[in-house]
Amino acid sequence: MIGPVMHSRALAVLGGEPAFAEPLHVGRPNIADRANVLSRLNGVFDRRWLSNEGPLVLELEARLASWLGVKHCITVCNGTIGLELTIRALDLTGEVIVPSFTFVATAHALQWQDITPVFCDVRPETHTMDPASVERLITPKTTGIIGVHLWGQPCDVDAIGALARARGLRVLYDAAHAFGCTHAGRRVGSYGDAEVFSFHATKVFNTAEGGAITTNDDELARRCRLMRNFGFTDDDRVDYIGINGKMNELSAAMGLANLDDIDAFIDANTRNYRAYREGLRGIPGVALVLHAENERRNHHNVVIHLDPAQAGLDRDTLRDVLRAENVLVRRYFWPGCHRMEPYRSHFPNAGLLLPETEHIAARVLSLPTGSAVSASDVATVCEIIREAVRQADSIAATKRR
Ligand code: T4K
Repeated sequence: MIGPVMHSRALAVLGGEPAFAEPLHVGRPNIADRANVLSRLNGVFDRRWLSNEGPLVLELEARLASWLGVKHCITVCNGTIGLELTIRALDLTGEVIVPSFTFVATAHALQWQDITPVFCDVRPETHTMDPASVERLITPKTTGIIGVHLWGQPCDVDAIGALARARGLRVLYDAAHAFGCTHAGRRVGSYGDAEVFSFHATKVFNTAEGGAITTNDDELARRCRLMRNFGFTDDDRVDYIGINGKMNELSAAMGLANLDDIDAFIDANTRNYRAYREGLRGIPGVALVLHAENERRNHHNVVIHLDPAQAGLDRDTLRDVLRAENVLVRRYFWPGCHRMEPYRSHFPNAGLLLPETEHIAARVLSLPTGSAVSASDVATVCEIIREAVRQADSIAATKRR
């Protein structure tokens, strides 16, 4: 294992030993106090009630609604189904404006229902949707806007809300990354017509698989609840097209235990984010994507932006260097949805309208964090990056000579 002595050894790509004997992952799950999880699971088995609005699902929904400061919380089996359900419950049709720079589930949730995702560009400082770009893309077919609180940075909800009101559009936020994050001091969860969280294993708050729809709209909440359960309004009466989107009791047990420990998870992420900020300081061409200090953030995603001209190496070369050291960084969300199928075929020239997306997607890397990643792991990752940039510089200097 190497640490701050890194400068005295070769990088693994140059023949040295990998810095980490075991892979260091992005997205290693946070696991709550085990006794807490197990006692809740024992209760599930004792009751023999495993799904369909069980007591733990109801308890989790009530606790989440209160924690997030929103009237309704409807848990679902995953965030993607949550998006699909809400899109249908909002009666979205035709075209919906959404950023391309997001996980592909955001776009797929629309296309799955034959609604066209129209890709807007993002702001370079926050990587969230640019309201000016959204406005340019509104057509008579547009019925809604889906903003993504990417990396836990809330969208410009004020500008998007004003635009939607002026143009009669519905607003849904994909809050998959933003559990516990605030805008103007208020937790994400009650902005727009509805918001959708992912509680996937890799998220700061997880239920192994799961998610939730949150809204202050009573009628929308009612529709989402019915649609989550096949559209049943009574034992044998169906009033809507529905799906099976229910969360099960085992996931809810994990969720309740994880909610007990959420502060510790966010603290660990915040410690790692600050350690990265210190450790990466002064490395040419490497900029940590910074978060507002006056708002709460979960720091679930730690993202760097690499400027190849200054760093002397490009993002993919740095990724190869880190992976050779067993640091399994990810290129979230390269190459952007507009360059994935079926969108690439539908909109072959979309990139021309998405200069910031194209620029950012080619330059960012997500670094390992979470409660399974220690401060010393972070220090080592930073040293590898520093050394890679230093060696790129000395190779360039040799070439110049
Ligand atoms: N909207 C946005 C903005 C999203 O980011 C997502 C999901 C969604 C919507 C949809 O929500 P869900 O339907 O998923 O609830 C992962 C996650 O599967 C996905 O939930 C997440 N975003 C996305 C950003 O990341 P992959 O394809 O990168 O997963 P995978 O298997 O490569 O795992 C990621 C890393 O986590 C690896 O380094 C391994 C590690 N890992 C993963 C799991 C599942 C573990 O160490 N343990 C584990 O149990 O998509």
